[in-house]
This record gives sequence, structure tokens and C-alpha cells, in this order.
Amino acid sequence: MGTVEPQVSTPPDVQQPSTTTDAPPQTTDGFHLVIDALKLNGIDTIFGLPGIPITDLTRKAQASGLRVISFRHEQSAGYAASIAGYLTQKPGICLTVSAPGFLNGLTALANATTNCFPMILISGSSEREIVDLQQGDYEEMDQLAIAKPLCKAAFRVLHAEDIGVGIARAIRAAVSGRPGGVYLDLPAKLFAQTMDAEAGRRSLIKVVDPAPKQIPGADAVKRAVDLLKSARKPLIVLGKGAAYAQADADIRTLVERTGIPYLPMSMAKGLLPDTHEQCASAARSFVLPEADVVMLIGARLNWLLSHGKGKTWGGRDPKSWGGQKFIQIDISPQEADSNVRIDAPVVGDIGSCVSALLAGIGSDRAYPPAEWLSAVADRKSKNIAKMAETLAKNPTPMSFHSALNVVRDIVKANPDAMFVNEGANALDFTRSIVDMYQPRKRVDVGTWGVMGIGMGFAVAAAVVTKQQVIAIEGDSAFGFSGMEVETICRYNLPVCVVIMNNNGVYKGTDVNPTGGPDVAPTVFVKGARYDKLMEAFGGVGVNATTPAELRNGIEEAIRSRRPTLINAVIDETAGTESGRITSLNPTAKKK
Ligand code: ADP
Ligand code: TZD
Ligand code: MG
Repeated sequence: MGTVEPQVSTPPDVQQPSTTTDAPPQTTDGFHLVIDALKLNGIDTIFGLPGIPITDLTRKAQASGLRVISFRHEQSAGYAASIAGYLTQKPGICLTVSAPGFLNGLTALANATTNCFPMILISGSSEREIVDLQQGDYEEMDQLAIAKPLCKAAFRVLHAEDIGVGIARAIRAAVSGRPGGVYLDLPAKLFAQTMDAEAGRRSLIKVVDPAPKQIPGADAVKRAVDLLKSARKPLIVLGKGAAYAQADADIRTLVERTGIPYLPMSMAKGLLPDTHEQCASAARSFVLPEADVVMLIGARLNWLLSHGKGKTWGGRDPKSWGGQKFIQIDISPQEADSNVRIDAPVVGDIGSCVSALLAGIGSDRAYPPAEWLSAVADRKSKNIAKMAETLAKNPTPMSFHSALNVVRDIVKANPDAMFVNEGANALDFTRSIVDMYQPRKRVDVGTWGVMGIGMGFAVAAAVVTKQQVIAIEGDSAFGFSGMEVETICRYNLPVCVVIMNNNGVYKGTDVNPTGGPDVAPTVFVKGARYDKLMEAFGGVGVNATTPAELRNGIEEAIRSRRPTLINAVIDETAGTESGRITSLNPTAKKK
């Protein structure tokens, strides 16, 4: 690689604040073309981590008015970019250095693709000849080849005059159709290439209609409406694709006009308020096996929905079909039949599909039958009463329930707040206890159940929405991105992190069966004070051992909007192995 910047000293042209016009008047260069292409397409923020060869790109981007949020680890920057993409429908940009920086960002790129979040990972790289002949320069690696299987598209740009095309294609690939991750490989030499400024300007492309509407076929809509009308026990499942689509009003009208009970997947919580009378979350294990027609809106029949079959769906054994008919609304024409037969696929963007369904349904409110609704309501109220009993208990030390009861009240009182959640028990209990009231407020571990999204998501949520952020974190989960509390303090973001500290992964009580000096693999330092981490960077740390202390801590964080970390001391015996997915452990599977 031709190193375009010395390792220690700062190139003279960037010591002064520069602007996109700081190159000699008639020429521009790769740095400015990248920045100008992003700005031309309405991108206002870059999440990244500087170093060779992109340090100057971060400086010049900031000088040109882009917001550059600099992280402590590329994985967090990548997660931040991906969730910014999810929240805004514009690709989130993550910028990294070559080889190790690129690899650190790659997990987030793969996770974005898996979750259908639009993001572009831009990494500096070594020149082709160096990589291809392994000529041993700084951080050589065939990044393009490595990224390819993990994203929707991957492009390498070798000539300054192609930067406009490269960025336009990356944007289109990220947001059109099923959104996902895109990799853009920018070799070091590209940044220093110069060209005539006017020709440079003309080479840039402002992408027209990057995520075109996809209108469903009339026959597909009719098939779906007919099936829905034939149902005796219909159910709607809302997934994060429905939340992403920002068709909130039409989705609400569809649910309310049909009167069909609905189940929100984790990140679709709040699309309609979780307290809505048609919300069937509290009767999930009743409605899934009982329903006869299920309409999936932006939700895949993957493991999170037990692949649409097996006992969850009333099948006789783990592999057998429960007898439901499925309608699936999705932008991907390949999604239908992934696991079970989809009787009525409706392919298109959710906004267009839902409005076509509304037109097809008309104002007919003849379904669903009252017996179905009252059976769901009965089950719901029983389960809600049971939960209320558990939530009312006040044990010492705190249980997940007594702590989350506080969080539940606070979110109810602050429905605008963004909500981040990761962990095992800390995730599962929170998801079922804490109601959401508005669309796209809850962001979490997503399709992979990945740990480490926490602080990256929290930073992006604060930067993009400017709202208060509440992050409920398992103590293990937090550890994956914990150093980003410095980032939160550095940008003075209104983030309140609550660590559900049960001394370990799932719980803190495992013992080493050999009696040797090492603790069990799931156990952490007992009584750790995570709150001190936040204090180290000038934020507020709170150690909460009671619900009252926890309540005060979060309320004060919201009032002050200061970076806050609350170490919530939870009974170390409280969790279960793997939270709600104990049955997926190989030892449990063998049984
Ligand atoms: P969840 O995890 O909430 O169940 P998934 O990530 O499994 O949701 O599914 C999201 C689905 O939404 C994907 O199949 C994706 O193709 C689809 N999708 C994303 N955006 C849109 C959109 N704008 N219109 C239609 N479908 C979409
Ligand atoms: N590594 C990554 C990247 N993702 C994962 N999901 C895991 C490891 C495995 N894992 C889980 O699925 S949950 C979890 C791990 C390590 C942490 C659970 O502990 P916690 O939550 O402290 O975050 P609870 O409340 O103690 O259950
Ligand atoms: Mg834990």
C-alpha cells in the first residue's frame, strides 16, 4: 500500500480547519470526492474510527460539516451505522482502516445484512498489486473477497472519477429491495488522486429514487384478502420490516379496521402501543398454535418464530406443520416458502402492500368471529394478572422483575425515549415486561441475538433521534461494548445505561466442578461496580440496590440528560440458562 499519511505527524493541509474547497481551486481529490458524494446524497453522519489510510478522510469530513462520530472499536461504529440506517431508511456509514479495522467492522456488516438494515462499510485498503502478490505492505488483505459473502454487494473503486458511481451503487444496493449491508473498498492511493474539480463535480451522482416503491400484483392482494376473510382465528404478526417501512398509520388502520389480534416481534413493539386491546403479546403461546390464518408483515418465519412449525404452532412434534395458512407481506420475492408453505405471498414494499390490502378489504368489518377475540382476551387477562403479581413483589436483592417494573413505569412516562436492550435474561424479561408505545423506539439484538450492539446502538439512537436513550444491558452483554461509555461521555449524549448485574452470563452461581482456583466460565467478578466506569469519564455513576434507587437514578438521568450508568444489583440466582432459549442448547436438544 502507498501510505498516504505519515504514521506520526499530521499532514500540513489538515492542521487548519479545512473545507471541501481547500484543494487548489481547479482540482479536487479522492478525499473530497468521497465526502461530496456522501453529502450530495443527504448523508450527514459518519460513524468510524480513524487511522491509516482514512484519518484525513475523517478530518476533512468533519471540516466539511459532516458529523463524524469516532468510536473506540469499529464493531460499535458498525452497529451504530446499521441502526442509524434502520431508523432513517438512509444507509448508515461506517468508516474503518484496513485489515484489522475492516475485520472489526465486518461483524456489524454481516449483522446488518442478516437483519435487513441498510449500511455501507467503507474501509481503506491496500492496493490490488500489493494484496494480489502479497507484497507485505502495511495491513494487506483482500478485503473485497472477504466481505462479499457477508453483504448484499461489494465494490472496489480504483479511480477518482469512479467515486461518484461507487457511492451511488453502494447507496442503491443498501436501501433498495430488501435492505442490507454493502461494502465499499477504497484503496489508499485513491484518496490522493486528483482530478479537475469541475469534472469531479460532474462525476458525482445524486441517486434518484434509491428505494423505489414495489407495488404488489392485484391477484396477489385478492388472494390474501380472500384468505383473510375466510379465517375464523386470524392473527397478524408484525416484524421489524414493518417498523422499518415507516407505514405506521396504514398498518395501524389495517390492524384496527380488521380487528385482528396482532403479535409484534421484538423490534416491532410500539408500532401500535403494546397496551393496545388487540395486542396479543401476553397470549403468545395461545395464539400461535390456535390461529388458522396468519398474516406476516415484514417478519420472517425464522428461528424466532420457530420456522412456522412444530409445537409452538400446534404441530404434533418439533418438525410438523400446525395447519395454519400463511399470508406473507415482504419485499423479497424469495422469502416465501422458506420453511413452510406460504399460501398467499404478497410481494412489494410494506407501505404499498398494506394500502392495497386496505383497498381490497374495504370497510367490511365482518371478521374475526367474536369467540376468537374473547378467547384471546381471556388468556391475555389471566397472564397479565399473573405477571402483575410477580411485578408487585419486592425481594432483596432485586429480581429482574422488581427492577424492570421500575423501567416499565419510566418508559410509560417517557414514550419518546429510545430503548436499547441486550443480554439473555436481561433481554427476555425486558422484552416481555417493558411496554413500548411508539414505533421504532426499541432496538435490540435482532435476528442473531448478537451481544455487543448495546453502546453502538445507544450512541446512534441518541445522535440520530436526539431523544433520551435508555439501554437495559445484561452485565455480560454490556462488556462487549463497554468502553464506548467514553464515547457517550465525549459527545455528552443523553444515554442512561442500566446494567442488570447478576454477576455473570445467565447468572452468577455456577461453580468450577474441579474445585480449582478458576471460577466457572459463566461467572464474573462478584459485586462489580460498573457505575465507576462511567464516572471515570465524567459521567454519572449510580449503584442501585433497591427499586427506589433505580427509579431515582433513571429519572435523574432523564431530567439532566447527562451520560449515566446505573449498576442495578440483581439476585445472582435469578436468571435461567440462555434466558428463554434454553431448549436450543445442544445438551437440551439431545434430550
Ligand atoms: P423480525 O425479526 O422482526 O421477525 P425479520 O428481520 O425476520 O423481522 O424480517 C424482516 C422482513 O421485512 C424481511 O424479510 C425483509 O425482506 C422485510 N422488509 C424489510 N423492509 C421492507 C419493506 N420496506 N417492505 C417490505 N418488506 C420489507
Ligand atoms: N457472543 C455473541 C457475539 N453473541 C452471543 N449471543 C453470545 C456470545 C452468547 N450469549 C448469549 O446468547 S446471551 C450472553 C451470551 C454471552 C450473555 C448473557 O449474559 P448477560 O445476561 O449478563 O448479558 P443475563 O441477564 O445474565 O442472562
Ligand atoms: Mg448477567
